[in-house]
Amino acid sequence: MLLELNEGFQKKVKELANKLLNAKNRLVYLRYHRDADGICGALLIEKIVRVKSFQQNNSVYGIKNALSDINMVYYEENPLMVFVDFGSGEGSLKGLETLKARGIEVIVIDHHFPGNNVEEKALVLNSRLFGEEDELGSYTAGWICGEIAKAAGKEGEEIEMLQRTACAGDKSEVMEFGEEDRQRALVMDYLASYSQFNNRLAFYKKVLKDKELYESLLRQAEDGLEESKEQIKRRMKVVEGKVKLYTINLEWIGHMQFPARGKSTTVGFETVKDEKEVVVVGHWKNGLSFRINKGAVEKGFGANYFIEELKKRMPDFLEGGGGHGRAAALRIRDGFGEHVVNEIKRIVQEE
Ligand SMILES: [Mn+2]
Repeated sequence: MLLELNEGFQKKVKELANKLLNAKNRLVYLRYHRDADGICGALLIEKIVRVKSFQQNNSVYGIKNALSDINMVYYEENPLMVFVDFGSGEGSLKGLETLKARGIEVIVIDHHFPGNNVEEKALVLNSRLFGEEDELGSYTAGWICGEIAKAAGKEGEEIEMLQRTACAGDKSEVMEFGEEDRQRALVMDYLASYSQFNNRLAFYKKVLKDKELYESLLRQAEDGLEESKEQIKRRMKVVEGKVKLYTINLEWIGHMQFPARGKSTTVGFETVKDEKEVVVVGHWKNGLSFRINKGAVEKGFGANYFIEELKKRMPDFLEGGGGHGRAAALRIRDGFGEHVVNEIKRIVQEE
C-alpha cells in the first residue's frame, strides 16, 4: 500500500503552518491550480490565514506569470505568495527564480514531479521530495494543505472532507473517499474548467453550500462526463508493440472545456487500465499527456523512459513539462504534437 511520510515531512508541515499563522499582517497572495485538488488545497489554506486568491489555469509557472505577479504586488510591503498544486516542476524554475530575484517570499505546495534543486528557489513542500517512489505523488497538494491546517491548530469534519475531495479529484488512495466526495470533486473540476470567469474561492464555497445550485451543477457535470467518455472511447486508437499503446487525439477539446485534456486522458485510461501493459497518450497540437499502468512501468515503459527517449530523438520539438512513472505531461512546439506521437509509436514498435 502507501508509503509512510517521514519525520522530515512532518517538520516541513509544521514550519509552513507557523509561517502562515505568522503572516496575518502580510498580503498573502494565493494561486491554486484549476482542479478539485488545487481548489480544496486553497480552501484549506484560507482556514489558516486571510488570502487574496487567483486561479492558475496553467500547470507551469512561467516567466510571464512571474512578471505579471510582480507587477500585481509591486506596492505591497513583504507579500507572501502561496502556490497550490503546481509550480515546482522544471518548467516553473525560471518563474520562481524571477520572484526570488525580486525578493518575494514564495511557498509552493505540490505533488507533481519537482524540478532540479527547486528547493533553492522557494519554500517547497512537495511529497515527491521525500523519496524516489512514484506512490509519493498520491499525497496530493490538497491533502498536504489539510495536514498544514491541522498543524496550525484547525480541526473539524470540513478539513477531512476537503482532503477527501482533493484525493477523489486526483484519484489518490491516500484517503478513503465515497461517492459524495467523488461528486463534489467532479463539480469543482467542472466549474474550474470555466476558468475564463476567473472564479474566486468564495464562489466555490458558495456552490458547496447552496444545495439547489450544487445539485444542478452536479447533473450538468455528470452529463458532460458521460458524453465525453463516449467521445473519448470512439477516438482511442491502439498500436500493439512491446506494450499496448492507446492514443487519443484531444484536439477537439478547447483549452477551457470540461473535462480538461489531462483529465480526459485519465478518462480514456480508466477504460483500459486493467489490461496487461498499457500506455495511454492524449495529445493535441502543442502538448500531450501520459497515463501508464503498473504493468507497463514494471516492464520499463514509464513516462520518464518515453520522455528521455523523445528528448534524445527530437529535442527541438519538446518545450518542457515532465513527470515520473505513471503520469506526465509534455509541452510541444506548436503544431508538432502529431510528430511526437508518431515517434512514441515507433518507440513502442521497434525491435
Ligand atoms: Mn493535484
